[in-house]
Amino acid sequence: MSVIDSSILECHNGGASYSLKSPTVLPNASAFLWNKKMLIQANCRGYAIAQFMQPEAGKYVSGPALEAKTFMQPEQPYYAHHPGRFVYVKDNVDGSIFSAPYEPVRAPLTHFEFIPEPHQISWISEYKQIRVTLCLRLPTETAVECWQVKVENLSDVERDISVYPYFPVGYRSWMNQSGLFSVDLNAVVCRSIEPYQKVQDYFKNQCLHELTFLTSDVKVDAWETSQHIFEGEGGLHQPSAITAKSLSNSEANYCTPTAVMQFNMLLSKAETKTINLLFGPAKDHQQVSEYRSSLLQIDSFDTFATQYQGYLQKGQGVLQVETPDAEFDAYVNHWLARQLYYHGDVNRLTTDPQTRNYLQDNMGMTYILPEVGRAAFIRALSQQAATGEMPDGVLIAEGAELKYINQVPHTDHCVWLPICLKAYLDETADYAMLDELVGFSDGEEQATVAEHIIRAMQWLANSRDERGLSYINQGDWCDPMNMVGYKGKGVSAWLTLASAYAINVWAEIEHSAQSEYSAETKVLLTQAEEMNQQVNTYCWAGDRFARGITDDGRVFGTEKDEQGQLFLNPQSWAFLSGAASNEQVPLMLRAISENLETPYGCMMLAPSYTQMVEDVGRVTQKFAGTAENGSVYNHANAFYIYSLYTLGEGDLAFQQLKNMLPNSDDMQQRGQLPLFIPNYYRGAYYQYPAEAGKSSQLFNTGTISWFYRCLIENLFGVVGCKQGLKITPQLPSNWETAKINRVFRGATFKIQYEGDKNYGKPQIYVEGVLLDGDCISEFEPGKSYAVRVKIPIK
Ligand code: CEZ
Repeated sequence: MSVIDSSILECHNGGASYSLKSPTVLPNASAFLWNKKMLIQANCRGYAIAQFMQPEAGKYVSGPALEAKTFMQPEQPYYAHHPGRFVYVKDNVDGSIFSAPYEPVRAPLTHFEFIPEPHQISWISEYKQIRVTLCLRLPTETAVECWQVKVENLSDVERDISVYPYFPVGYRSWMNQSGLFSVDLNAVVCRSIEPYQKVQDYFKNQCLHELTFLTSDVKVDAWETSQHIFEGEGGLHQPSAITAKSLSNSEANYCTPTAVMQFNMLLSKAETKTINLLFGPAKDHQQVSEYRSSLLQIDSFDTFATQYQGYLQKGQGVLQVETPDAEFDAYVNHWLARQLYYHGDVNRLTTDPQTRNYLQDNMGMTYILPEVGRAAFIRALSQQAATGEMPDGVLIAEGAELKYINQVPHTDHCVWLPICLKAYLDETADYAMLDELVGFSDGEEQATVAEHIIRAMQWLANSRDERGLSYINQGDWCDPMNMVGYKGKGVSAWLTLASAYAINVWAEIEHSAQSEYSAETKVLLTQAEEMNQQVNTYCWAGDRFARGITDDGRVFGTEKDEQGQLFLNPQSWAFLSGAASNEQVPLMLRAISENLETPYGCMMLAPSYTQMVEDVGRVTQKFAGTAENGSVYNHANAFYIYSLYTLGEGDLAFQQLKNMLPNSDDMQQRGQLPLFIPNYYRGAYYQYPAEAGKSSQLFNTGTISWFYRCLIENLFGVVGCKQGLKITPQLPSNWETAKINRVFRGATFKIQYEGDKNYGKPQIYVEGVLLDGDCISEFEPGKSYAVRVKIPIK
């Protein structure tokens, strides 16, 4: 595995953008753009996956074969006919052809760059002194891709070339699919009718966008709408339609449609010509026409950049850092808040987010747009049953239904209410929210937010068996752990510990709000202690806590198992809930380090399962080292990091934070750029070492909210409390200095950390005045304060 050096990857403006100079070294390197209506992930070779809301998540492009409708998948495989956005260029003198950005022709380019930036994704491809620059931007409110194609003549002679944007649409419907060219719209318009059999689906499908269109601000010279005519015998490497003088201007009638345009150009020396394109779904031709007039004006493309940067500005978060670790700063300053904002603002583009995801993603929004997080908590609570039980998913759009995994009963959703709400209350001190009246999903009754949380904690406390351990039904945090308790008896050690921690956190909230515990909370606290004790009684196994006990009473997740001998989550949450004693902690940390640690982070279990275990379930059927079956599952690592900070293990915690980010030494093995943290890196480190570390490339993950929370509460220790801003950093011991800008309740704190051997305990100076204690309570919104934090270092 070679080190990625600046000849392959350049980092610009401290990580604000990157330039990847090869389409083959990191073939799956990708970046994503989104807005409220759509999401697109495009890779360096030109392949793309996109979805939009209509109102349910839908696709407007398909592969060459019918695909299962489901959520964004990990490790998306690419193949020659995979959907993408490509531009062929033919030299009409020597007949040579290449395609930008690289696929499908894969010509030996003389220069290549993949340049992801927060507000746009660009590609530069040069071949035989023709440079094609592609740039993708999104408007902020519309599900349409906006592309700009610049074609430049780098040679000293005039060039006679033809340029062919090729935007495959794919096999969309066995009932009805077609493609035609509309001269009025200067657009290729492909139509498909969503297949259905049930009459009620005809009316349900009325909201679907039947059209996928490609239009341009430059009049086309010819077009192609039929995939097979476009390819001919030449295939995608040498499409017959392109080797011909002109595209055939055909219609695609019940055959796989495609969108190809031809622009013939004479480029004089150093001349550049620009083509702006719109590509996306539409309801009808009228909507295409409206998109042309609103999104294809002279200055539209520049406007998209400004508007999108303005949109991202609203999501910039509250933290800018300058530490001794440039790679860490690059991600934190330019990409972390962006990935957080994506989760909180568009909820992973689903209308029924899983309740645990919705609460954790909006925990992250607390640091970006607290009012959005607040509204989400209230919405989730309004869908709680009066018994205190939380649904598997939260419906966030008119007519939304619980789909896919939300139709499978999981027992952990209540846990996340106090845990995520605490971050909001610490950041805002909005304790009045606890008195707000909110309804329930199953009756007219209303109760305060505090009462809702108490009922959720009581539901957790009552959902336990005779041993005092929490039922798992068909899954807890681990979605596919669906056969431990499906007979109604299996229990989860993780959920029992998480319930104890959630109750402790609720008690902390209640005490901060009213300086005492209610009678209900006092009972809950004793039940939390009992939970910790019962897990110790039934699930402690020498140097680890087991994962649970199956319906038939088998304790699993210990050395007695052939596979799945150690699970990370029960250990982390035993640290959080207080179930782990001072004697147990070092034993558990060693077990984790010896069995789960990899250079890419900790595996969530090991050894990975390589065969079905029927009293554990679907998780054991996933390929070893992928997703929940023993990958380096970053969400689980985030919990581990948060728990390490509660143990005061700052150095180990920071190392794990860094392990989440690709660096120049291991980027090629991970196969991604440091633009986002994926939901997992391949695990099974000792079983499938060759694949270990490979990124899932899936940026939907609850990790981000916790990563941000760890930076705020622990690493830099700039966490809110009722009285103000508490300064309790746990910087890595090898950092002598660090600087951050922390925006908090409207004020800005410019904090300088200085390690000092002569200091016994941290000393905090605000505007040069020594602070009594560690909480800054005197400050005003709109003001900026200089803070120096002198930290004792060894
Ligand atoms: O979904 C995630 C869920 O969004 O899996 C996590 C869970 O805590 C998150 O809420 C762990 O199970 O169904 C499946 O097999 C999928 O693996 C989902 O479980 C998984 C998706 O891959 C998204 O990451």
